[in-house]
Amino acid sequence: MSTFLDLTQLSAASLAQLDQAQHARQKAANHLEAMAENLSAAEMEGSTASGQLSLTTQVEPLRGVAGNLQQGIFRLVVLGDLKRGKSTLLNARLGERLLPSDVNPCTAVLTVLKYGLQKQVTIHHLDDMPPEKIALEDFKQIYTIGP
Ligand SMILES: Nc1nc2c(ncn2[C@@H]2O[C@H](COP(=O)(O)OP(=O)(O)OP(=O)(O)O)[C@@H](O)[C@H]2O)c(=O)[nH]1
Ligand SMILES: [Mg+2]
Repeated sequence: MSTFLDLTQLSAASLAQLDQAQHARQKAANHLEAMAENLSAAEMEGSTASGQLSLTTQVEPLRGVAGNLQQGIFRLVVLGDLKRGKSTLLNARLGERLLPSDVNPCTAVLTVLKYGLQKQVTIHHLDDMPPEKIALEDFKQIYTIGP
């Protein structure tokens, strides 16, 4: 999967958009950090005044998400009605037909795409079964809705 951007191939307009996106990510990360700070401060104040609200469990996750955003790690969610071209759009962005796409309802499961050294699919089951690694071609065959 080719996931690294070749910056020399991008137009000035695309580079400006990347710059804007990075700026927006930084701003969002700063807001999340500020929320974490506010929660910590409020809990400390509450412990000697009105009582704590048990929000300390939210502080670390907020800091974690802020840190990920700063490093450019985030989830981009692609949602849409059946057969709106979600898989086709993602394949086009990846430059490869990784996800099955069809005229019939096709993608049967929530799918998370992320960079890896090998093309591999991990199936996470809703029950207690451990995650299962399968080949991409098997994934397309088993987890696609038939016509
Ligand atoms: N004309 C046209 N057809 C498109 C476009 N994008 C996707 N298609 C076609 O629309 C059909 C559905 O595309 P998919 O990418 O499978 O749609 P999807 O939203 O992932 O579908 P599900 O996962 O089944 O919900 C396929 O036959 C695609 O070739 C587009 O921009 N224009
Ligand atoms: Mg799909």
